[in-house]
Amino acid sequence: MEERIQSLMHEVKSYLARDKKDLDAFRMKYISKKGVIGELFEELRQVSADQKKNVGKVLNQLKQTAEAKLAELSEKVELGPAASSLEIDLTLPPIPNEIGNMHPLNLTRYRIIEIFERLGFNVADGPEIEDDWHNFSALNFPENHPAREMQDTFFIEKKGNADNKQDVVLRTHTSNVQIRMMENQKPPLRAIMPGRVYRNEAISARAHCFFHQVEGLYVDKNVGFADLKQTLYHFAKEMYGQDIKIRFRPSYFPFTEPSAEIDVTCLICKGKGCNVCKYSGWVEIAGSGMVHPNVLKKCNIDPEEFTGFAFGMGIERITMLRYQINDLRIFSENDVRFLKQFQPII
Ligand code: 2NL
Repeated sequence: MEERIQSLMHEVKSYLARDKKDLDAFRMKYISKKGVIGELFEELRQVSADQKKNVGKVLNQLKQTAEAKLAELSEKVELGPAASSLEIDLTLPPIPNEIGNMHPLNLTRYRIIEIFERLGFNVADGPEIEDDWHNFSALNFPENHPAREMQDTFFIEKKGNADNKQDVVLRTHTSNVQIRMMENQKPPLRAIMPGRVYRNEAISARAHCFFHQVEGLYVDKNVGFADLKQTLYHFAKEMYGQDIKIRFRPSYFPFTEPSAEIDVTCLICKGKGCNVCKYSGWVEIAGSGMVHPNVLKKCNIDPEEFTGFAFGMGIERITMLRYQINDLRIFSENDVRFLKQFQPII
């Protein structure tokens, strides 16, 4: 009999009641006169005198436990789900927020996209493994241009044909996406092309064998150099602040004519001169120019009818200026002590 009482004790203690029905079931089973505890009290009469005292004691304990449990369960059921919140320990330390943050290069990329999207530019993407045509030939690179050579380009396949047409390379710029867009769509075209590019350069604080670029293209009737200038001026002010000054220096690219490099006043020394701007007060942020008529022709766009401008900038470079980082190798080292410092500012 004692064993039965112990097992009932266990049952009573672990009883769960979700609603009034469970509560009534508990009452019927254990508390009511015809319940199991009542029956045990009946049986107690037949227990021999020497055991009666002991068994009576544990049976009384069971009765008390069941009554206390009933009171506890009624309170919980009456209070409803709010009761469970009473069991939350508010003094426990919070569960740490394990959500990571964006890589600084992506923060910059999204900021650039945001600025150009508001000017009506789409965002386009294309392959990183590219044929010679889309990476070089369509961009008016001469056959013997040094960029095609082994020291600058990673070749996937080099067949050695005179016209290089069979070559497959890791793209050296995202211009391949512009070429594909001009081949497949009719002007007006207005898009930026962010992406990873590859060059066979010795790794240093300023250069890596892969980096990230955003190039831009705008082709329509009557697009002129003034449009190029004002677009990039607007970009520089949005990116670096309204007080920034911008200057255009004549330059050369095979795919643009005329071409210009774009400098902004040094963000570190505000133009006074420091080691970042090599004491000139200016830092280069992008290359640009009017799309060469040969490039338009190669993409079946009539240069008599349409003109366009294009530009390209390195995301690493802009990020270094933005956060005052002096070595671009740190971007690809995956050091969380560096990466976790960048909270979104977009
Ligand atoms: C730089 C210079 C530039 C372009 C990229 C371009 C693309 C096509 C046609 C004409 Cl399809 N131009 N892209 C133009 C000028 C400069 O990048 O220093 N990039 C980091």
